[in-house]
Amino acid sequence: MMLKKSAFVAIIGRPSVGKSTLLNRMCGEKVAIVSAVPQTTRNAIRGIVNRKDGQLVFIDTPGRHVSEKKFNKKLMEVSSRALEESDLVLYVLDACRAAGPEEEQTAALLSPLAEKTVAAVNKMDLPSADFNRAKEFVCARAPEIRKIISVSAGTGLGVEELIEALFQIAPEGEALYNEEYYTDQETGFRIAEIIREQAINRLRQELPHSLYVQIADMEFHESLLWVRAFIIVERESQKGMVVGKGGEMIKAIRLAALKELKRIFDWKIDLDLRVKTGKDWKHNDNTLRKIIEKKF
Ligand SMILES: Nc1nc2c(ncn2[C@@H]2O[C@H](COP(=O)(O)OP(=O)(O)OP(=O)(O)O)[C@@H](O)[C@H]2O)c(=O)[nH]1
Ligand SMILES: [Mg+2]
Repeated sequence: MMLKKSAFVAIIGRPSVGKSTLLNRMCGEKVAIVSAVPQTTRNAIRGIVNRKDGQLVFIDTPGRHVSEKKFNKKLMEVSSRALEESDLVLYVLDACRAAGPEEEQTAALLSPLAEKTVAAVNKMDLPSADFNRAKEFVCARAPEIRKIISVSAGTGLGVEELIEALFQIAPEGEALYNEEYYTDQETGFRIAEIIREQAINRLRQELPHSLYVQIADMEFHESLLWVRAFIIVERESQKGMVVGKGGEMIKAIRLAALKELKRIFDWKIDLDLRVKTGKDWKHNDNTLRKIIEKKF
């Protein structure tokens, strides 16, 4: 009898390479939110994949980005901690972008871990994708890497091959989670994230980076979940943009979030959504601890 395998796998890469999209594709469910805006992911988000070989627990992380800003430093701590806690690494690159200084830094960070790393060159569905360019880069910077696979998180191309390659190097072990689960996130966190996703996708300029979502209250009444949530912005002047003319923007965010939540949860959800200012929340240690360092 073949022994089952199990491993924690940290998903690491630059912002916007498609780490969260890939996680969702591998899990077959929406585990992490996705947007075209870099630095969408702010937490270590676990997604569970079960196959006949065993179980892989992926940890999605904030994209590696170099900046001295306090907020960004916290995000990089999340990514580094996930790396420390993992057995294996999934290094994600964007096939459409040539490697710049940020990619060099990511590769340098992962190079010592190459023997437990598989690289995925993502977005191969796009016409400008260049697999060989990415492959040559990875081979030069991390020659010990176990495998480099061309994938599209968008279409699913190469994704099963990627999972197989990770199982090949995974240690033997018992499943870490019950096979019915595909994530271990709390309900409130997932709801907050879906609201944030729908807000990010509708707002412009610096607003996506300036907001977070707080669940103020949650109550179950039979099969109905009642939720009161706040979109919290950094400055008073930003509130109006989130509310929109005649409340149109907040209404659109609320409806889009409800539609998305309906796909995820079985219960009916009633959402009371408001906007509030959390002055300079990005510089407040307590707030940052609450929204970034919390483990899910
Ligand atoms: N065409 C195409 N687009 C993709 C693919 N994977 C991701 N995207 C798009 O790339 C953008 C970024 O995707 P995310 O999954 O949020 O990227 P991420 O690496 O998690 O980004 P951060 O969380 O900000 O680090 C989104 O607009 C996705 O729809 C892919 O395989 N093909
Ligand atoms: Mg992400």
